[in-house]
Amino acid sequence: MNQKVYFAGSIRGGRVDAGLYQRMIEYIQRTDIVLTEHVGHPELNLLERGRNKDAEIYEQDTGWLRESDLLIGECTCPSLGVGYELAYAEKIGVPCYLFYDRTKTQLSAMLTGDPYFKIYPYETEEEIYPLLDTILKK
Ligand code: 6K6
Repeated sequence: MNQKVYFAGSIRGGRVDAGLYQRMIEYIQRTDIVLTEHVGHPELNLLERGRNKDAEIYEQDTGWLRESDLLIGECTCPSLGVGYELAYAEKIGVPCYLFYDRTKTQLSAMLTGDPYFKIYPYETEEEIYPLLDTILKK
């Protein structure tokens, strides 16, 4: 209840799963606080807007990571930014719970090979929500 959750999902890596991110975020928000709600927004400006603007994004997101109680990542769509966030979260000790659709992708060995990450392969979206209940201790 009221844990601060950093939800990580692809933005410039591709928005094919944006709807799923939004549904997962809305589910988490029934009981907890999602700091990165924008990751699920259907209309995002994906364009690079210069290093200064991106530096603001970086500072804001790393600040949110530092104040998070846990990170939940949907990793089916590969994203350099999500990979960076996962390494950052591990370095500062934020617990990380990662989901991916195993019928669509294989996760990087740099994630599956790292015992720090709790990894949840799934085949249908319906499997995700009871797992979220367990992670969030509902
Ligand atoms: C404005 C409104 C919504 O998005 C923006 C601008 N872009 C970003 N804003 C906030 N966080 C971002 C933005 N772009 C990437 N991120 C972070 O990196 C998110 O927390 C995602 O988990 C991750 C996605 O990285 P890429 O490499 O797929 O973009």
